[in-house]
Amino acid sequence: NHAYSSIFQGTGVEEFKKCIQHHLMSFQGRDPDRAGDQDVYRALSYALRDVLMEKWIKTQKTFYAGKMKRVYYLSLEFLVGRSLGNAIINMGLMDEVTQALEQLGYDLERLRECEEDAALGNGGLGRLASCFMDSIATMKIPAYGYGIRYDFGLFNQKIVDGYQVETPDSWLRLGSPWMYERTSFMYPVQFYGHVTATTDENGRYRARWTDTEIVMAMACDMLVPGFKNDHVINMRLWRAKASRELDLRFFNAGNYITAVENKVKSETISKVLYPSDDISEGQELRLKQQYFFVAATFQDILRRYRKDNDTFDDFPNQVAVQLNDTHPAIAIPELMRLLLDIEGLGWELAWNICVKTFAYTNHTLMPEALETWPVDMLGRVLPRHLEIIYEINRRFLEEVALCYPGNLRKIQEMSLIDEGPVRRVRMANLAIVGSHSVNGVAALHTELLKNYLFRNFHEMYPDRINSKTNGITPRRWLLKCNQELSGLIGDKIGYDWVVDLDRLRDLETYCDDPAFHQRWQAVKLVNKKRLAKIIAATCCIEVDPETLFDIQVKRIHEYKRQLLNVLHVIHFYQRLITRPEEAVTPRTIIFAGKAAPSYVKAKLIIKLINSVAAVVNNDPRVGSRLKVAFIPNYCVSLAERIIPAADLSEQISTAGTEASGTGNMKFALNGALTIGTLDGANIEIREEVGADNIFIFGMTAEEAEYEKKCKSRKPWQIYERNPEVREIIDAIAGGAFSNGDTELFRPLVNDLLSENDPYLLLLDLESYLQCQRLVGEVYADRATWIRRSILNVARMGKFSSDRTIKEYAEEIWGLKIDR
Ligand code: DL6
Repeated sequence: NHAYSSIFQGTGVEEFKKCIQHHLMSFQGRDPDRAGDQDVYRALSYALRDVLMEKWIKTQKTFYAGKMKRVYYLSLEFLVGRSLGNAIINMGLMDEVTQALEQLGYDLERLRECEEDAALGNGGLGRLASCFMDSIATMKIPAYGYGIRYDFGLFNQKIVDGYQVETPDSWLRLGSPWMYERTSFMYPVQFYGHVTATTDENGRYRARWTDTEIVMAMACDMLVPGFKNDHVINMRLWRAKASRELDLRFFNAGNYITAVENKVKSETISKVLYPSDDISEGQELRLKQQYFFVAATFQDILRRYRKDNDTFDDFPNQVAVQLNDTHPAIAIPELMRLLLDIEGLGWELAWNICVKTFAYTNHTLMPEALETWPVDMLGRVLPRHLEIIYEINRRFLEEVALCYPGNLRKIQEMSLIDEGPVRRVRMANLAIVGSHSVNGVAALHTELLKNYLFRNFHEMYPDRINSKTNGITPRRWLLKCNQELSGLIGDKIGYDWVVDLDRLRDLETYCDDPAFHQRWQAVKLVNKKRLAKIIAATCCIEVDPETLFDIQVKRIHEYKRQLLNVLHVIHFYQRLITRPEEAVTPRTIIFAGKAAPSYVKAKLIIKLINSVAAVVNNDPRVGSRLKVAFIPNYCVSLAERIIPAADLSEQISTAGTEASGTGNMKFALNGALTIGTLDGANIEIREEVGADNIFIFGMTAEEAEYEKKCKSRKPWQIYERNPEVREIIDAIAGGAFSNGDTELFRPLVNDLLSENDPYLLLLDLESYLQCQRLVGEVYADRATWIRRSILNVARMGKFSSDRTIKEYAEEIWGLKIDR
């Protein structure tokens, strides 16, 4: 393979062309003269993968040679998106690839469109994991991602008659050139069965887990290149494979087909990603997914560890495991099981190793998102793990009782077992007790964890909970997705910011330079025109790129308050109709996002957005002063088109509900101004960009908490007092957007007027409408707007995931980072 590697070291476009042709013919059996875009996309990807593979092997060797401590990032989700463009950029091969393709008669942009997104995640948590992989590779950290290679990623969303309709995402239909099946790494994973007690030669208790069902886990690797540094790491995603043995009960009874059928069924474990991001659904298959990937991962970790070590004494110095939420928290009893039952260590030693090895990241403030498993189910699927959890709990509660003698409430609240009518294992409690670090993903989020959700634990372990504010990779979220803006920035200050985002500060020099303003504005317009074409193609709506592009894209969720945005849309519309003489800043208001298929309210919000859009867009009195679009099937590759085109970024969750947000960072990095609440990382964005350069409205988290408890302001009073609010609500309730049907949106109207609305929409509405008015005025003063836009970009350094990863590495994983 040396021929290929020399080609990719930049020896010539000619050689590179040969390589693509070679892949076309040898691996795909295509005549290069007759190949289509899809064939060439594949040949190009395979050609790049060859090089990645070689560099990955070299990278692995440096890990072994340096006897480096390894970091394992365990995540049930990786929202990768597309790989081709990212690989070309990070490998520094843009010129070679573009030229070679041009000479062969192909266009890189078109080839990129051939790639299916790898949507192995739901939203924020999964995309964060992918940004982390990019930063880890770029910072040369000896780490691996571990997860599941789902056959079906996050569902595709269609909009039919205004409603969300889900269709399966068969992203591997044609195979993915970026997945590399490693048939030599196959591990058995056990389920069900029984535990029997035995004693070992020293008379110590030893459990034996027998009569289990076995599913094989096969490794599939996705390689992740660092930015122009020859460092390549891998995400190892497990795929379920039937074990070879047939179920003898059926086989011996002559029921061969049933025996085979059961084997095949075991492969369903890695079939499909669960599509809810913020509710725990508690199904057995989900628990099996979690244990499946954890058990396979730990066999891989121990295999690697044993190459250099004979005992487990040094394990926590050689291995750090980061749990991305509680989804992989079953790893804690699993490592205990391996150390106790297989390696024969005593409890104290094993537990010590566990706590020093594990660290847990929490991503949510929603109590309903905290995972719990029915004790009965967990005991049936993983009987030995339940025993171990009970023993962890027994010892832990002894500690609690010592700390708080006679305090039964503490024992009940902190127990790993919820003793409700259905007894359940609380996975967050398990993760906290079994980890040396528990982190929130923004400063406010961490404070709320300490003071509310995990208060008891914080009191008992005051050093355990810490904050690691999220970040995004500047490679994908500026350099790749916004080539025009990157080019302009590069022209002025060079490209050091790509690996050192603080360097963007140098842009501040130009924030009042009229010539620079002009170019800045021209770049934005190019991006808006491109998005306008996508909107025309996907929604059949003509939008004017000269209008203010006001964008909210994210999962549809009540707490994220897309409904509040809709209330402003309706208000804006009503103003245009009732006071046509008033000067307004014309707007295009854009939404995108998926609702969990079982989330009825969220789906009704999608229907409302589309219904309002239908009325507004077809009202000739409005013209291009207001257009509303819901772009279907939000995904990473679409985000890369949408975000660079935004003027205004909507980050309007109820204060105290959004753990961090990362979309807020992506928009600001691409020059959008934020309208937002003091929630999640918005607070830190305000600190960085300055209060003058962001539009903040609404209650603080503390005020929101107070209102939820004391209800000092009532939604219906606001409705009665404020005619503008009344007009908005009456329009929805009266059927203005449902052809006179007053029932369709009644559930939403009822929520809005209810004293018990947990998301407090009406309590923030007046402040939001006022703030939106200010947005319109500032936008009309273009120089001020552009100045603020430049300052936003210049001050986003903190939000690079390189900074976040450096903090994890130094403060949690015990690594030393030079940069
Ligand atoms: O930490 C990444 C991301 C945060 O930015 C969002 O604020 C948060 O909602 C999201 N959480 C999830 C699902 N959480 N759970 N469990 O995606 O994490």
